[in-house]
Amino acid sequence: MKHLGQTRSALHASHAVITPDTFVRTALAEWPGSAVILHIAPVIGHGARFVQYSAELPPGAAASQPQSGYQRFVFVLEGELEVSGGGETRTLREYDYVFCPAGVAHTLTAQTPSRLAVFEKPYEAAKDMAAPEMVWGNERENPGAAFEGDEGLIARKLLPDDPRFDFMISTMSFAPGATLPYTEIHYMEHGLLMLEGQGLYKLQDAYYPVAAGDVIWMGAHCPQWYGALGKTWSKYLLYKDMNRHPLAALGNGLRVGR
Ligand code: UGY
Ligand code: MN
Repeated sequence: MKHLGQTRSALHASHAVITPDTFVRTALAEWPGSAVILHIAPVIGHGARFVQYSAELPPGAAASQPQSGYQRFVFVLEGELEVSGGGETRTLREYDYVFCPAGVAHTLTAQTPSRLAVFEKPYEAAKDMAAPEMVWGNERENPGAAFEGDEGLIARKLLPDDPRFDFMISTMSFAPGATLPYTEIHYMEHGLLMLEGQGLYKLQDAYYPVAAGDVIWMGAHCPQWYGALGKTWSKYLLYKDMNRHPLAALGNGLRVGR
């Protein structure tokens, strides 16, 4: 029986839920020979200031830095990836990640079939501050901290809490039944990839069932809340812009809305 077009995917002005059955593979010049699924880009809904995509690399496929020198964060979902950059070469495996600052040349080469979650953003320099350097890490080695005092909700920051960075990538892990403590509304945007488990995501006024593999875009000020369901912990990877004044992006011109 065909699904007759039914899907959990939904697109609205302030948010989107994008499920794997609706993914469309394409190509990017920086990723020759690899499939790319562009999930979140500036043209979505009322707009995003970053890009989130998945890259699927066959063995031997290589990628170079973004042509316009954007910052790039790469999280390995599956496979083995050799990364050269900043004078180092390392092999990354599941839940390893690397942050490449704007303009830093690097090469990513798949040793085995690999799947990556990628986030990119133009760097917004802060006055009198040096740009950040490369960051390497593994999500599973990060002990994390209870979120707002709840031991059933663990937040792991994958980048340093440092004003030189203009975004943060973290994971949020929820025990079955754990929830965000309240509906958040904030200026900062999110790109989200469900890594494990399942639950209910409230976005604006709707509740969406979500599970591992799903992508969510939350635009600026989108009301958001999550509750974990099922019998195992759930975990998501989360992009959030940080540390920059909201008016800075407007320059000297005053613009209201989009
Ligand atoms: O910190 C956050 O913005 C985070 N708790 N938001 C979220 O999980 N949707
Ligand atoms: Mn949030």
